[in-house]
Amino acid sequence: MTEITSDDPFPVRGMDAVVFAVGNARQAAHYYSTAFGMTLVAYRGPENGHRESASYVLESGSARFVLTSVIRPVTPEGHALARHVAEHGDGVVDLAIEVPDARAAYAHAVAQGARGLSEPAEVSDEDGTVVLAAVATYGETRHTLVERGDYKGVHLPGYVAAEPLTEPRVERTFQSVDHCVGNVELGRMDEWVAFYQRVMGFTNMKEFVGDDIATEYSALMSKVVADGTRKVKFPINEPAPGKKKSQIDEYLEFYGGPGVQHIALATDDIIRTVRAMRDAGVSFLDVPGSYYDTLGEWVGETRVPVDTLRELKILADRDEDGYLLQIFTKPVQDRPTVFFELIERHGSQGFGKGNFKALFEAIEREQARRGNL
Ligand code: TYF
Ligand code: FE
Repeated sequence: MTEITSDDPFPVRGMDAVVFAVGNARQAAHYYSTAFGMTLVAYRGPENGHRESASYVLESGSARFVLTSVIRPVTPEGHALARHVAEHGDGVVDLAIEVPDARAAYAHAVAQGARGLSEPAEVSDEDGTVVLAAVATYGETRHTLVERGDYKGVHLPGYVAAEPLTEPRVERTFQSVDHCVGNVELGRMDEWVAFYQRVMGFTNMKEFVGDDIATEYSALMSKVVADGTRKVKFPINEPAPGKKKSQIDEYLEFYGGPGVQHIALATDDIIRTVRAMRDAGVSFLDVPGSYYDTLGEWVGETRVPVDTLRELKILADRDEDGYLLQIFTKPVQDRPTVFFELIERHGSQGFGKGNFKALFEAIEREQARRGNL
């Protein structure tokens, strides 16, 4: 395979899919269609011979979500998913990564100490063959390694094409997955950073939340690892001990351990995306008006007037490479666990460091409302 260069032991093509285990995938598919403007493209379930679970594949640009539910009482395959939902609530079971060579990626990962969950295996249907393997990461989260080759099917063998559930209501939603964030236990962040360095050859990005910010207001520490092409970016958070209970501790308590905290979705028109999602009933974190009183002074010109950012509660940040606009949903299930970020980048490859104070204060206000601060 020509793209494998000797200096990258673990080449990746990008995120393949974010796989959620949920209590009711049919209804979740409706939510991600109507509220997030995604399009149902594929389905696998009892109607096409898969008797244990139902899976819905939704897309927006290159971002692909798979929503899976168990559809009967305990069975061996159903049991793992049913137990996952019982324990963690709706959550992310798999951050699937597309790789040019799944056998080589798996062999490298396991040789570097990753726990193998599923040996490389070919799966085929009339549209071709893919190779799938899987390794464990933090908590009960996995990385499926997906080698698509020239597979022509709509998702994976076993899935059939599906019609959109609803007329697309949100005209311009998002184009790709920008980053996927994990929460791990106190003191474990550096281990997981080292895991991605060793197992996947990822390197640190410069943005991080260190001791200084942690002790002042964030109650968390964070480092970012990414592949060489910066297509796959995984920030890792751990709680920082402080006066108050960390938002990361709240997550760990309610999720029942480490797991995916947020998925950031890149949009090329955050104004339109946020208006459409707000109209469809999605709740975003509240930002105090005072944030916008001084924003213009330090962030400079952006393509959007500050008044529009203020109206929609969108945050802005600038660094030496450019600026970004971002906003965070509230948790999207009853547990205070998984949420989403929308991000529009103009040069900046950061994560909104200039917003950490305003953002973490907003998260803490929500935490307090839930009685968990
Ligand atoms: O992904 C990031 O690093 C930013 C900032 O609990 C952030 O989105 C970090 C931790 C957190 C919420 C947002
Ligand atoms: Fe983020």
